[in-house]
Amino acid sequence: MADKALILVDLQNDFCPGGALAVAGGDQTIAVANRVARHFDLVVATQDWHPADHGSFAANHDGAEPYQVIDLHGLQQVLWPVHCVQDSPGAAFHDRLTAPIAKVFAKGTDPTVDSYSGFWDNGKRKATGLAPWLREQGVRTVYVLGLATDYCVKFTAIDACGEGFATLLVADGCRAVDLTAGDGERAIDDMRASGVVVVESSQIA
Ligand code: VGL
Ligand code: ZN
Repeated sequence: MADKALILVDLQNDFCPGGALAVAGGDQTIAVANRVARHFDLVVATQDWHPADHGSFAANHDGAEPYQVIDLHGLQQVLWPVHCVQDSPGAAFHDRLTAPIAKVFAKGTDPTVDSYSGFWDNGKRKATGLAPWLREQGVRTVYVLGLATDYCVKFTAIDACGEGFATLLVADGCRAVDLTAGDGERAIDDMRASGVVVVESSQIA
């Protein structure tokens, strides 16, 4: 049994410099993850894991450009460059990530709906199984870090609160896409408003 768990969000090559959807400084989260993980008996990871025909890819919509917003089966969807395609090198975890991961939760596998949260798809129709799995391990508190602050980290942390876990965000272990300047800071405000406690990795004992 483990009272607390660390959730590593999407520490994948495509979100790091040189990747298909590179986040500035994304690779700087890896050392933080490795360091913080030493304080946990239980570490889990989410993995963005899209089929090539995924509806969040601009390339799969005639005439569309990345970062345009469309309606995808009833939900607002930012269109992204092709990224994290199942079994591609871009979908692999960063090779400096050494934290011992007990279980990986794949998300974004349904081509019809995106999944920013590690718990639910964006329509909250289908769960990944992360919440019941954590409960089975005895977890009541989760710490969250990873990529990207304004998308998958934000929705994973907010859903963790919604699932009843005490939730802490390790802020220096996250980086934002920042499509619009300030998105990362606004995401942190949104998380706080949902009950997430924001900490720095140096505060974790
Ligand atoms: C993410 C955009 C698209 C993320 C995943 O991990 O934050 N962002 N897919
Ligand atoms: Zn994605």
